[in-house]
Amino acid sequence: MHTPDINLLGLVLKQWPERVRSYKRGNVLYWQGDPVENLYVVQNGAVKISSISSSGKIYSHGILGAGHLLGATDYFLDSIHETTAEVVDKTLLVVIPLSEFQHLIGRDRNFSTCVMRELAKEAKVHFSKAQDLSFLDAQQRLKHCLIKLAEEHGLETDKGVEIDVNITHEDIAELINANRTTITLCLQDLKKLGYLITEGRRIILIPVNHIIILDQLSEAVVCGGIGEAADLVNTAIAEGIDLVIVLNALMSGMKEVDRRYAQGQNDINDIMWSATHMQEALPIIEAAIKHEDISLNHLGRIVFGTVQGDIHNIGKTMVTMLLRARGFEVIDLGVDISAEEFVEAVKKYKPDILAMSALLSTTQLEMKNVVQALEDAGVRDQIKVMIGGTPITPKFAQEIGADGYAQEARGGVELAWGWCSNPDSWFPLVEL
Ligand code: B12
Repeated sequence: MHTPDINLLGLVLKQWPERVRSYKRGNVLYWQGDPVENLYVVQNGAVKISSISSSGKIYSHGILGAGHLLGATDYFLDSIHETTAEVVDKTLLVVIPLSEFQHLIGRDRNFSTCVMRELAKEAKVHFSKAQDLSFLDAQQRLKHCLIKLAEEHGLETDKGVEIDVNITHEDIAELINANRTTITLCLQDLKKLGYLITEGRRIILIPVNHIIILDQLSEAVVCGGIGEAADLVNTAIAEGIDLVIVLNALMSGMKEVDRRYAQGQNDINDIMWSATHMQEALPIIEAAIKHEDISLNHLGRIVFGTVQGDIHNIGKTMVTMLLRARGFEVIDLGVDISAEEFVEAVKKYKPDILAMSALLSTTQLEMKNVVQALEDAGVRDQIKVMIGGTPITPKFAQEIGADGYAQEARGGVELAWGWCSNPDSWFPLVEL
């Protein structure tokens, strides 16, 4: 059914212009259990609606901004507030005494339509929150919650949409039914993935349509059709999304594939299928990096390969791309590279760094043979050796005599950058 284009805030401001009141952070409009005496419409600012369970757990239903009607559901049910409404930022509210609300609802059709629409919206929000709680993990719930907050309280800035409301990690935890530590960790993860930046307590989200494309991209790696991930990478590039963030989205898809594999929800064929999506998508990013021509002034030369017996290619390709994007010349030897081939390449290309990747706990041992072969050939001291891949630990790197290790692509780039921009510096084997 089409609802007429009327707006509750406009109506109540017209009807009760003298009833606008200003509230400060911490003011409580009503407590859970209070009888309903007034209803409120938010003109601007933010009001937290929460309830406390019999076990004492606080659950936040939302941080509501302009246009929201507060207290109506409670009035229509049994006139007792089932929630507490607390002002979290400087807020202007239209305060409507119950008798006047009852009166107007009986005689103004537009007003009652607006009220019904507000109630329907509220029900929809509860429904989608219930769905989130049932089907999504904490990080996905947090993402949805931040998008909602950005829609409600967003402020456009040149870096993205700032969530312009005075809330704490505790407030967010109450909104998505998680604890504060989880929120801090999930925020760090989303920051690493490039979905947001934080400045002190300020949270700035990338545009919501970018988040949607990136989520679709991760999903396409997990279970998309042929060419879907590649198409989405093209869309992401056309939208101007940072290439590193696009790479991160591909990787988080691959992590999900592995998680499902570890839990027996998919098999090796699914992994191969996802790897195919990655292989289709990665060259597009590589071409875009080349197009940006970032790597003209080489910071240093790196010979890179996956060790003998190991055909895992994707991680190496990603690290290679990021190194190139940062200004390194990378000679990618490919996969299944023997110690002799690494030594030959070092002699031929005279790189600053030799980088090795291994994804199997069996093949990581091959890295030790390579380091030994470099020593035997008398070229070990001419280069830095950097290693990485899921089974690698700092302890292992130290044991085999590598110069550096990083758990993720970005850490590897920082390590290489540190070595080549300041060759005299000594970098300890730390996980960056
Ligand atoms: C995709 C995949 C495959 C694909 C590879 C396709 C391809 N062209 O690359 C296929 C299907 C071929 C495959 C085969 C196998 N796989 Co496999 N595979 C994976 C999977 C799911 C994802 C790997 C991946 O691409 N990740 C995405 C990339 C971006 O991440 P990444 O590789 O970890 O790289 C990141 C970092 O590690 C780091 N990094 C990587 N290298 C380097 C190097 C340096 C210098 C630095 C600084 C950083 C760095 O930076 C990258 C970006 O941040 C992993 C699961 C996992 N958790 O890793 C299993 C996994 C690695 N595979 C595994 C296994 C067992 C196999 C097989 C033996 C399976 C089989 N029964 O045949 C074979 C082995 C084949 C062989 N001889 O190599 C196991 C390894 C277990 C172990 N500890 O030994 C894993 C962990 C799955 C599991 N949970 O059991 N696999």
